[in-house]
This record gives sequence, structure tokens and C-alpha cells, in this order.
Amino acid sequence: MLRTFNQHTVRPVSGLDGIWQMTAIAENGEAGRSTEVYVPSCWENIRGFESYRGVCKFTKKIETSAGHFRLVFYGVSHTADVFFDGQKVAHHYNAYTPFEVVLKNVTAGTHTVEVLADNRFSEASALHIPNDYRSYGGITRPVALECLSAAYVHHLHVTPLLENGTWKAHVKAQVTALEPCSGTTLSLKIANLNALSFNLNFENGVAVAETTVELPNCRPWSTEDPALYFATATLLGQDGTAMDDLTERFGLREVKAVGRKILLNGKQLFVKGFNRHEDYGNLGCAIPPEVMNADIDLIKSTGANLIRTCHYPNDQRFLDFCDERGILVWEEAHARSFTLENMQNPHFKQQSEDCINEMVENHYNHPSIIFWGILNECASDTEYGAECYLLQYKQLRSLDSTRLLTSASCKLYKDLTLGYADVVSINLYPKWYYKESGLELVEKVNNWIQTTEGADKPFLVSEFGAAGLYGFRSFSHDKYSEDRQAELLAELIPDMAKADYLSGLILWQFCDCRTDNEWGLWQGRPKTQNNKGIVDTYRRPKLSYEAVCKAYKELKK
Ligand code: ADA
Repeated sequence: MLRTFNQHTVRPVSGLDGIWQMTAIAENGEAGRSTEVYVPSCWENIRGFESYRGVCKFTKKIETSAGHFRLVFYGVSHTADVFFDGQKVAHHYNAYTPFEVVLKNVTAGTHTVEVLADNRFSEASALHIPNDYRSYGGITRPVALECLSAAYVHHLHVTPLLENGTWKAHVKAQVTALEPCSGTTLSLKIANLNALSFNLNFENGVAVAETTVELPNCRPWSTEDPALYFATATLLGQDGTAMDDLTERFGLREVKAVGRKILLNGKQLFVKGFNRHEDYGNLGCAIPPEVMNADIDLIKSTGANLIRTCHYPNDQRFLDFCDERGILVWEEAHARSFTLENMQNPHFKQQSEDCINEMVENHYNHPSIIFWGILNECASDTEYGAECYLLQYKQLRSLDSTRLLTSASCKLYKDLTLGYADVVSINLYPKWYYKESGLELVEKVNNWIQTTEGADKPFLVSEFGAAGLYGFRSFSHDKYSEDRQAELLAELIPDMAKADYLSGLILWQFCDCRTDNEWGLWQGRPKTQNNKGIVDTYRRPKLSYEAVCKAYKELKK
């Protein structure tokens, strides 16, 4: 399943999920062990590859007719080199963003697709570094093969607008030509309106059609009523035959920061959230859709209303479920705890910029996403670091002016970037990494924020939590016991929420996740896992699950 809805009725699409041949490639280029694997998956799931950090070649034979094709890789971890019949056709960095390969004038017959996937840590990889979550290896998200005609709808972005009480949508479609295409038109069908038609003028192979329409008969998207609508762009040839199409799904919602409040469709929002890593038991980050949806069930059952995709863009199918189930999302560009030195990596700026571009382009239409996040706990207390933050905020603002921008900081009392964000987000760990109690720490930090350029902005606690090892029970509520974790979370949630200026709490974390063996701070990570989940990696509930359900539900917000 590529999406939870059908994006094409004209463009033929087939999934390339299934069995591929996977071959280990040694440092000297020699082929090693070879085995059949299911794609998508992580190779850590395969006997003999459990802790493999290196390169593997994935090979699949495909049959095509003659024509143009597009391969879409939704996630290869973390660097991909793609070959088609032995010719290199793409290079892509980052496990968490999709990329396309357009193959022109393919002949009819059997072809070979090869992907070299590399999950090694080196200077070439500025964003995947040894970390408090695992950088898995493999083709970890689905792969699609699309059959294109002389031109195709590259993307279709829908921007909801609320003007003088009326919902409108700005719709922009970009069409890419693969051959000269005179006389083509684009038909845009938006929600329940009649289709609109645009003549396309191609410049350097690209044509754009855009319009703003009123949608008075559509309901706004909200967590209680996640109303969704479709926009379809159909490309028509000179003789009126349909050449290509793309359907996107959108919702009408408005999010704003007004003074210290976050307003969602004009109503004050109090965030009760979870940080969630894409990680599940032996499956790693290649999570099947039914598990994604079951995660949303568990999260919703606690009374929570938001998921933060720490610390990278998520699988699009998960975002589809969030749209459908009325769960808000803080989607984060890829970054966790980079030191100044990490940020000075010569590839850092470009790889971050690419990640942000790909995240926004691909996830633009999800109404569930209300925050874009950047640079979790990076060097925001240094001048160079702050410059990088500003660059990323500017990039995001130029791509999307309708969502709130934020960054989760741990640089208490010394962050230089709070003025750049729309919402000030601080990771606090009262009674865990800090000695203060919940409200005490929130007040102290709030007093400091009011002396910075972050004053008078909404303030979110973007992380708080405590570790509890699944199955470790203790009468004396020892540190790392389920008992201690449950007790602490039950205390912290109502205590921190007493701060009436606070816009919300996002618990660290929903599920336990594996950390990198190479990560230097593994000492605090028994079982090489971050154990602060309220469920374990197989979603077995800890005592804290019930404690959080109770605490979140009892909050009068
Ligand atoms: C940080 C970080 C998380 C995780 C957490 C923890 O604040 O953002 O990725 O490492 O702390 O468990 O300590």
C-alpha cells in the first residue's frame, strides 16, 4: 500500500514491494553473502545482518512496455545509488525522504533495477550520525513504478485559507514535460466544485497552473471532525485524451500563534502529545501500515491529540492515518543533538536544505501537520549554530507560510534562537535529568524565556519523561522500574499543566526504540534502547500507559 487513497486512475502504478535479491558489498567492492529479502524492510531483521553497517545491493528484474517510467523510492536508509540496466540514474541521501528517478524512452522487455543502500556513518553523512535512535539499513519504505506519458503532474499543492470567515483553497499544480507537448490542458477538480481548465505553457519543460477557489460548502478539518477533500489534476492532450493524473487529499484548517496562544480554527489549542520514533521490535523502522494505525489507536486512547515525528520526516502512510483519524502532527526535519562540530560538517547545510525541501514538497497537503520542526537539541547556543537555525527557518517560511515553525531546545538559559520560532519549545526532564519538580522547572524556564526574544510567544514542553524497563517492577519504586516511571508521569502531567500560560506537553516517548551501538552515551540506555516509552518496542503496555491515560484525560484542557 503506497497511500491510504488512490492517487491515479489514468497513470498506471505498480508497487515494487516484494522479494528482491540482497547482496552484501564489502569495502573493497567484492560481493559477499546474497539472500532474498522482502522490500520494504530493514536488513537488521535478517539473520547475519543484525548489526550490519555497510553497503548492500538490492536487485529486482522488472518487465515494462516501451515508454517513460518513474521509479519512486519512499525511503532508502540512508544513502541510495540507483542503477537501471547497469547505468547509474540517481544518488540520494537521507532515509526519511522520498525521491524519484525518471527513466525516459525505456524499451519494452525485462530490465534490472539495482539499489546500493549504505547505512555507514562517515563525514559524507551529516545527519545520520550515531544517535539515540537507530539508523537502520535497507529499502525501508515502499517502491513504486509509474508509467508516464509525454508529460506528468509532478505535484499538486493545496493551501487552505480562511478569509473573512470563508474557506478557500489555493491550488497549484506543476506539470513536467518529457517531450514537446503543445496544446495540453490541465483540468483541476477541487472538492465538490466543477472542474476548471488551464492551457499549459511549458518553459524549460515545466508548466504551472494555479488558482484560488472558495469552498463554502466544505467543513473544516479538526481533531473531532477530520473532514477531508480531494483535488485532482488531469492532464489532457491536444485531442482531449487524458494523459496523466494526480489526486491529492487536503483539509481546511488554520493554525496561528496569537500572543501566547496557539489557535486551531480560531479555538485555543492545548497540546497533549507524544514523541514517537518509527521503530517496532525486530521490524525496525519498516513498520507495516496496520501497526502504524494500531499506534494511532493506542495514542488516541490516552486522550492525546498530537504526535511529534521525532526526529525526521515520517512515512507518508502514517501521516495519511493521522489526517483520517484527527491526530495533529509536529513533523520534524531530520536532526538530533548536533554539536557545533556536527553542524560544521561541510555537508550539513546542503543535506538539511534537501531534507526540508523534500519534506515540505511531499507532505505539504497533510492537514494534520500544524508544526514544522527543525534541529532538535542542536547548537542553538552558539553563533554559528544560530545562523544555521535562521537559515532553516527562512527556508521553511519561503516554502510554507501557513504552518507554525518551532524547534525543541535543551539549551536552557542560553538558547540564542527563540526569537526565530513561532512557538518556543523546550525539552524538560523534571526529576529525571533536572532535580526540580515539574511546575518548578516550567516556571523557572518560563521566567527565562520572558527575558529573551521568545517572550510572549506560545511555550510548549516538547519533551519530558522517565525511563521504565518493561517488566522491571519494584516495591521501592527504583529508578528504571515501571513503577517509578508511572508514578513520575502521573505526577508531572498535572503539575506542569498548572502553568496556565503553557500551550501543551509532549511526552517522551510513545514506544521504546533501539539506539545505535556506536552512540557514545549508551550507558544510560539499558538493552541499547531508549526505554522511556509507555509501551515497549512490541507495544506491550507498561504501568505508565494507564497512568498517562488517566493524567491526560483528567486534564481540564
Ligand atoms: C532528548 C532528545 C531525545 C532523547 C531524550 C532522552 O531530549 O531530544 O531524542 O534522547 O532526550 O531520552 O534523553
